[in-house]
Order: sequence, then structure tokens, then C-alpha cells
Amino acid sequence: MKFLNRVAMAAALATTSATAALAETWDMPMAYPATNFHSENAVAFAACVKDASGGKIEIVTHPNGALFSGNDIKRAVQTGQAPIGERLLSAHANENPLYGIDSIPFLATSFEASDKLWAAASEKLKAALEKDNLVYVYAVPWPAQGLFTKKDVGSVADLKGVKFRAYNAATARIADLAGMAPVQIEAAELSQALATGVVESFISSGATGVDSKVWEQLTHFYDVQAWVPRNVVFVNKDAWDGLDDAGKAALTSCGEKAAASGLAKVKELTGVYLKTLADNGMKVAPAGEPLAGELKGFGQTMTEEWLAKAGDDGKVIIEAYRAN
Ligand code: PCA
Repeated sequence: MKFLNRVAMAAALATTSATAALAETWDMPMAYPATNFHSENAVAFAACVKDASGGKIEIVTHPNGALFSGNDIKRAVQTGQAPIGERLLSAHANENPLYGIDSIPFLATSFEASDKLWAAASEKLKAALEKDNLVYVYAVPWPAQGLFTKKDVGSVADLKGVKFRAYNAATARIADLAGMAPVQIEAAELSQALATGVVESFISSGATGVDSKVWEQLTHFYDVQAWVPRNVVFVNKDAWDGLDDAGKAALTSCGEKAAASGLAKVKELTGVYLKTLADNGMKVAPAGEPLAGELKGFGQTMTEEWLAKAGDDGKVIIEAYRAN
């Protein structure tokens, strides 16, 4: 009897450790604060994956650049330091111009146009990511980008010499074109950079304006609607290849759901963010002339520059987008 009990216990233990060996915990670095809609959407995605994989894949989200700072997330996932992560893809346009497809000023400025552009680009983007040892899971757009300042800006001339926070090559290029001094700063450090005067203006969305409580230093938001950048969630390719079919299917189907729910959320919240900026005393308005026209001129220049850099792949994407 005693012996049998022991056998039963050993068998039970073996089952437990077999299950434990099958269950994987995946740390997921993300750059934006826990209360940001992308981060909340990723928490829902993680719950979906846990459920869909029967508890075998447990994703633990680490928002606000706490595990890896925004700029390090892509490399961390490529090299397997983290199995999955979320990153503003256009921040890596210097590695591959295709990653900057969503940040070309005035190419796709509405959610609808942005979806079309993303659809036109997605096959080539997935291939580019795969070359970087990454498997694409889902992407969610930010609200359209506008200009935050601490003074009235009627024309680009008013921006000359302003210390400007850049988050990717496109925003740095706009700074160059406008004679501003670009400083690359992650959103997680933006409040502090504004408070200490390291930067005094930037282009981003109402979402990031609210996240960073920018009304404490800034006064104006020009709702320029210049482009609609995306955060992309990707998995390390070796980690992906190590999953069984059910695990891959769980990530894929939950990724599709997360793309849809993230898009619905950002559509719902875009106006709310602008209202929050205004409620906190900021002047929220469209850009007047000549500023609006001058920025569109930058868009023209930057579209040409991007096409020259992105070669045939870029041309094919833009043509497919414009044909739709
Ligand atoms: N917020 C992010 C990227 C785009 C946006 O709206 C940021 O400012 O870092």
C-alpha cells in the first residue's frame, strides 16, 4: 500500500513537472506607460494568448521601458533576450527604410488611409522583420500626429532654433527642414525632458500628450494630422519556431483580435485625448497658413527622399497604396 502510494505520488509529480516544462512564461518589453491604450491592449492580448494556448504561453507585459528602453526593445527580441516585444516600428527606419513607411508626412493621414497603406506594405514588412529574426504578430496605430509647442506658431519660421524632441528619422528630418535642433527622446523620458527644458516642442499624438501631461509645460497643440505611425508586436523567430502549431495559432488569432480591438480603441480615444488637452488649458486647433502648407511641402520632399531610399520595394508599396 505504501509502495503504491509512492508510485502514485511520483506519477503525480511527473505529470506536474511535465506540464510545468510545457508552460512558457514570456516577458514582453514595451516602451509606453501601463495606462496607455497600446499597453492595455497588450495586456488583453496576453490574457487571450494564455486562454487560447490552454495556459501554455503566459505573456508578462513590462510597460514604460522598464525591462528594455524603447530603443533597445527590437534588438532585445531579435537576439532572444526577450521572446516578444512591442515597438514603434518607424523608430528603426534607419535600419530599413520600409520600417518608416507609416511616418511619411501626409502620405496616409486618416485611419482608413493608414490601413490601406499598411495592407499594401504588410507582406514586405513581414519579410523585412523575418530577416531581422522577428515574426510579426500585430500592429496598432497611434492617433494622427500633430505639433506641440509653447507659443503661437504661424509658420515654420517661428520654429527656427526650437529644441525639438524626435522619436524617429522622420521627426528628426522635419527638425532639420525647419531649422530646429532635434533631440532623440523616448516617450518615457518626455515629461522630464520638457520639465528640464531639454526640449520645448515635438510632434506626436494627443495620446502621448496626455500620457506625459504636457500641459504642465506646453500651451499649443496644432492638430496637423501629418501621419499615423504604428506600434508593432513581434516575436523572436527562434522562440516562434519552438512553439507547436497550437501555440502559433494562439498567437496568430489573438494578434488578429488585438489589431482589431486596438484600432477600435484608438478611434474611440482620439477625440478624448484632444479634449483632455483642451480641458487642461491647451489651445487645440488646426494649423493655419502658411504653417500647414509649409509642412505639406516637407511631406513632398520627404516622400521623394523615402522613395529614393526604399528602392523598388518602396515604389511597389506606394503604387499599390495609391491604386486602391
Ligand atoms: N506617440 C509615440 C509615437 C507616436 C505617438 O503618438 C511617441 O511619441 O513616442
